[in-house]
This record gives sequence, C-alpha cells and structure tokens, in this order.
Amino acid sequence: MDFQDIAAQFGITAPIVAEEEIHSGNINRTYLVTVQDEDEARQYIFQRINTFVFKNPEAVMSNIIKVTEHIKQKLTEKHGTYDRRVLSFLKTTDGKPYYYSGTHHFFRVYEYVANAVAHDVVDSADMFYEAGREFGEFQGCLSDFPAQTLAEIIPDFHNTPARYAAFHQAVDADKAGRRAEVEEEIRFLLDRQDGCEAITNALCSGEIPVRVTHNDTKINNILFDKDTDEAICVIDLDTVMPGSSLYDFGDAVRYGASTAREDERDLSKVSFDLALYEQFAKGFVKGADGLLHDEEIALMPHSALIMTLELATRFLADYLNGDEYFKINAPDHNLVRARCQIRLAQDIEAKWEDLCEITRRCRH
Ligand code: GN1
Ligand code: MG
Repeated sequence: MDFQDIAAQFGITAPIVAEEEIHSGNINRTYLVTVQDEDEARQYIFQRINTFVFKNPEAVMSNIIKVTEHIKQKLTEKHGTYDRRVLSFLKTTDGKPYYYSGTHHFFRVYEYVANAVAHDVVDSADMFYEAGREFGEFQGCLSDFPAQTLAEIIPDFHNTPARYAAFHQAVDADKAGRRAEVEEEIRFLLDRQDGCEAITNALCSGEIPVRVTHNDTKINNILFDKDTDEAICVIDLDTVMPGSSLYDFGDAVRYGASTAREDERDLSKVSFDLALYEQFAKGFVKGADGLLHDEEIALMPHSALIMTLELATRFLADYLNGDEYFKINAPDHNLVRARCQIRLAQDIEAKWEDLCEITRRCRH
C-alpha cells in the first residue's frame, strides 16, 4: 500500500518517515503514520475501512462527520475547546472525508491524538469508572442530535432477536461443516433465547428511549491521557447509530468487567468482576448527568447478559459460517471467543442477584 499516495489525496505532502500497523480491532486495518514537516513531525491514523462489514463506507463517513461536528460544538460550549476530546478527520483535496483507491480500498485519515493511549485490558477500577463516565458523556453530547438524520450503518446491529435469527440460519446451513463439534455451545445459547428480547421490547413499547449510541464500547475504543489517566476521547465511531443506552452499557461491561481477554483459551480465568461492573455503572450514570431514565438503569443487568449472549451468537455463527466476518489469528479463534462469552454469561447468571443489588445502588 502506498501511504504517500494516500496522504497526498488528503493534502499531506510532507514525506512519510514511519508507518506502523496497529493490531487492535477486529474489523478495519489501522496504521499510525508519521510525516516529517519542515522541523516538526506530525502523526495521523490511516484506516482502511472493511467493506465486507461496512457495505456503504460513504454513509459510515457521513454519520461520523455529522456526529463529530456536533460533539465539537457541544464541547466548545461546555469547555471552550474540543482539543483532543473528539476525532478530527481530514478531507481529501476534492472535499471528501474518505478516499477510494479502487478495488474496495476505502481510506480515511484522522489526526493522531497526542499523549494518549488506548488500553485493551481494564487494569484498575479507576480506569473503568473513567470509561463509564466518558461513554456516559458521549451519550449526553448526542442527546439533542437528530437521530433520524443518521444512516443505519448495519441494520439490526444490536437487535438481539435478529442476531439469534442469523444464528439459527448459520446452525441450519452449517456452511463450514463445524456444527457437530459445537452442539453443546449451540444448546446453551438457544436455551437463553427467550430472555434476549428485554431491550428491544422496551424500545418498541417506548418504555425506554431511542438514543444516538456508539454501539461498540470496548475499553479500547476510548483514549486516556497518558499523564492524568483521564478518559478523554471516544474513538471507533463506525457504528454510531440510533439505539439504546443499554447497548453501550452492556457491551462495555461484557468486555471490560471480564477478568480475561475476549479470546482467552483458559476458561478458568474468565469471570465477571462485580466491583468493576459497579465502577462502570457509577461512571456511566454520572457521565450521562441525569439523562438516563430509571427504566434504563433497571435493565442494566439484563443488558450485560444480553450483550454477552449476543456476541456469543455472533462469534459462533461466524465460526459455523467459516470465519467470514471477524479477523482471526487461528482456525478456532471464533470458537474460542464464543466460549469465553458463554463462560461469562454463566458467571453473570450466577451473580445475578448481586448484579441487581449493585445496580440499584448506582441509581443516584
Ligand atoms: C468488532 O472492530 P472492533 O474490534 O472494535 C465488532 C463489535 C464486536 C467486537 C468484538 C462493526 O469491533 O461489534 O463487539 O468486534 N464491530 C463490528 O470484539 O462488527
Ligand atoms: Mg474498535
């Protein structure tokens, strides 16, 4: 890939002196690119958008530009500046927020946020509280954004019943011929299908509001200031769409309150940490600053379980389909991931009463 050519499309003419792939994220390809401009070095993130997953990259970028502009405005009103607190995307010389180099290669470029770091693992309660606060604030910033002007990038992204339907299809089709070895996992997930409608039902009945949500709230989608450890910027905005606060909450805790990585092979290491859950919940409620309704808070434990089961169905479906969707580093990577989510769901169920009690304490 000729990054110098791509840089030029975005009006960057200084010579590239370093380029490094960042191997985080299961979907897009991400590179840190350094250019030497006269006497100072500048850094950018170049990303190649995965067009198998994102069928309409123009719509993805249109959503992202709308949302980041809105956040810039809100932050300026609140803090007088938005510096380092929101991503700034470059436009190409013909004014587009992406460059299509042909053969499905869509690139976007944004300014690298200096002196900041993303963490793949939650290693302190304070870090997870900060993450909750930041994602809560993110939702707050977008609470007056007209949700209907955003494209639905991946329809039914967190519609768990629809995810279950896709899972059934993958099981029935058994495209990769792997079904026989995962009957036990399939049974576990199917046994829990009925409870998975709690969020979508509450949205449909109007019991909880539709909000603009991030939808991919893993801890590594937040940047932290290297000096102060403060959460400063939400990244990976591809799936910002209308949704429920519970999608963001549940997805964040199923990842961050797990005591193991998402692809841990030793399942004895996988459990759900209630203390971390509590920190995130407190941060999220605080960051959202009165925005969350009691009905949303009451469903937080359900969201942890539902988002965990949902991702388990997605990983296992991808395994059955022959690994079409998620990047993998081993033939059984998706199966390992699915088993982790299943183990986590079991632990959430075992700790259910405590989870509900902690959630009640987080209300105010
Ligand atoms: C994908 O790209 P990444 O790693 O941030 C996926 C999420 C999953 C996550 C699991 C568009 O996110 O939904 O929760 O992997 N994103 C998409 O690690 O499918
Ligand atoms: Mg990501």
